[in-house]
Amino acid sequence: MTVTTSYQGPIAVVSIDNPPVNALSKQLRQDLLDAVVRMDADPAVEAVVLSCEGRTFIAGADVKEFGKPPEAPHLPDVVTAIEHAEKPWVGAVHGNVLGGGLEIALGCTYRIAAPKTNFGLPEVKLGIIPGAGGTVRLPRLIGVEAAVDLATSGAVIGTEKAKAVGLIDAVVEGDLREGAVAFAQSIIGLPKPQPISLRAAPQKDGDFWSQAESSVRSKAKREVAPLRALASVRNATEVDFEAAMTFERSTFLDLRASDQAAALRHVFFAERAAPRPPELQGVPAAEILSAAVVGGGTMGAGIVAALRDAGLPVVLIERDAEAAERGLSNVRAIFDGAVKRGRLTAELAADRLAGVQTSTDYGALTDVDLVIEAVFEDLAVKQAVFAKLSGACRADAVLATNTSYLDPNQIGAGVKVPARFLGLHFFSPANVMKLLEIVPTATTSVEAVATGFALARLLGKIPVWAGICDGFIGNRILKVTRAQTERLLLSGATPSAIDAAMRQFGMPMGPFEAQDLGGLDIAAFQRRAARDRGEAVFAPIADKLCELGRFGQKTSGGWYDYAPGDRTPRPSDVVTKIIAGKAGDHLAGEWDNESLAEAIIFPMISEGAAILDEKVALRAADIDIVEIHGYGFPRWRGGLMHYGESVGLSKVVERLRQLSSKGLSAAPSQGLVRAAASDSFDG
Ligand code: 3H9
Repeated sequence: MTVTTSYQGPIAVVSIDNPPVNALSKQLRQDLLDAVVRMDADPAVEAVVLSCEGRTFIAGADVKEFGKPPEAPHLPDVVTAIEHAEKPWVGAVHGNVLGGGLEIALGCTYRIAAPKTNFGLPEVKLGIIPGAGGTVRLPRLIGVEAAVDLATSGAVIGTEKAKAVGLIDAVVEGDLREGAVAFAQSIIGLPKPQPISLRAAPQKDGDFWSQAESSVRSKAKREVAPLRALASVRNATEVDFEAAMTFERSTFLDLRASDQAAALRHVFFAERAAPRPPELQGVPAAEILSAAVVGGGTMGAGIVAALRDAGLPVVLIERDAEAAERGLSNVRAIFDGAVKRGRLTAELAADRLAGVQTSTDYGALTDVDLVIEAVFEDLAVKQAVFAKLSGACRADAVLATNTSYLDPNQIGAGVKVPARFLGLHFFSPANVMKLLEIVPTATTSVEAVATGFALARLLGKIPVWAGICDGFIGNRILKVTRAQTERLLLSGATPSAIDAAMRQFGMPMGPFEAQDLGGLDIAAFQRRAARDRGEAVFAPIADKLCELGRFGQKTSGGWYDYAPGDRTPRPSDVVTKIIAGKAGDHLAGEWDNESLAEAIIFPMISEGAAILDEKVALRAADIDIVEIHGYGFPRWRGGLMHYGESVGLSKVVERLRQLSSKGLSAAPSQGLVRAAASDSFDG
């Protein structure tokens, strides 16, 4: 049973207990329907309070059921039953009142909320629209503008805003259930107000709808659900209630079966699985109450800001006073930027900065719980830092390197307590990007790994377990992307055609635009280091551009030309000539958006499969998370590996074989060929 009932005089309290988030499973829908029938049949009951056990009200439909055919009782019928019950129902809501949870609340006669409750219709984030009257009842209750905002963005509003727009009737500061019972007592004997479904829908003119459409379209890009949610709200203002419900339900069922919904559901569960690898189940993490960062460059300053945002006091170590001052001003610039963008008040920014202590003396680290090294990418320099840290820090302090491509086994080779050393690979800007690759060495203890994962939670980041190889998960795949795009340039594609194809695929930026924005010098430095280590790196055109000092936007030229003060990429004759010179006779290929996207993405999938095969990633879904949160891979495609599975792994293999036979890509990896036999990365 997911529902129990208790009584306080003439008030029945129907209480839901379906952990972890009281999702509307088939069982809960049935139990709620039964409760409505029981309450109506009980002459002693004058009013009903509906409340939830645990940390939240109903957080929505049970997403786990979405992969299967819908089963009765259906949610719209449950909401209608509550709405048309003979007795008034008072929804006592707290925590998250989302999706189907909000729809249930809209079926109630009154809504009473605890402070700090979140309300929203996040369905669009799962590639669907509300399916139990959300887009039909909400505009009738809170007006069209507010309903459009909630239904098309998936954003949440808090208790205050909910009260202001008329979504809730009262706020209870003390005990919610007691407050709701008192409220229910106060309405006994009053006529039951008209249900929302019987209210007239507010009207809007054509101008309103066309503006709303262009605004939703520009934000949604290629996600289909937001526009369908808008259409459903609009329809709800133009036809009667029953017809609007039918339209909403059929849109919901249509989208529920769509590829985008399957992809977004996959990401929903992948994001919740990545931070909790089974390998760490039951492993305790060390408590991190203070931290230090060595190196105050772009990356180090971003890490300091992230640690301060999470409330940790931070020591920033630099090699001399001047560098320490520069590091601190890098951190200050980050907080100033946040104030300018309205994300932080000036007082909070000052407080964050005040929590950073700079020092040139490793003696300042005797009592910190965690140190993250973010100095120059040079093995000897990093090893020297860890030698000093080993001498200065407590034996139980966790020491981490933020290297992006050096081998953490070598960096930490000389540390005093190897079990407490690991890689923590942040993505730039480190205070913004959600991804954190957690990279254990051969000697890292599981407790230290668990501490890395706990740190990620503290910083609001999504951690992914990554093994050691050149570039870990993300940058190893990026290396393949870069080499592949250069290969395509030598076979007839242009930088602008490749960028356009990747944007069309759903990336926020093309690979060449992105390099011009970030600067070509960092990758050039990494290529030099890799070649020094004896590795082959294919980048004939990027090498030439760097030789010419074309490092991107900052030098007014890279893969494109830029007019001074203008970030618009313009195709460059210099680059065209370089490509023609290197390509020789090969400039004959014919490409369109689709074939270019395949020729870039499929080798990435193949590399992902090799990464899985080598156990550098624990699960294919972790690679999806890395690509989405580190590199902007479209969420609605489900991430790199999910996308591969949705295309069909055999098709990916076949296409790669065709490309490689013409010298246009590497052959498919063994891991990919093996996975293609079952058409799945999960065996
Ligand atoms: C909908 O309602 C459609 C209707 O309009 C129409 C129907 C006809 N289902 O996120 P957490 C699990 S669509 C199943 O780590 P938090 C989650 O997997 C739905 N399971 O906690 C995890 O499990 P595990 C609209 C769910 O405190 C555990 O709960 N609603 C669901 O950080 C804890 O989750 C949404 O989209 C679910 N709906 O955040 C809301 N939700 O421990 C989705 C969670 O085994 N949920 N789980 O890994 C959320 O946004 C967050 O979970 C929430 C709590 C904010 C509620």
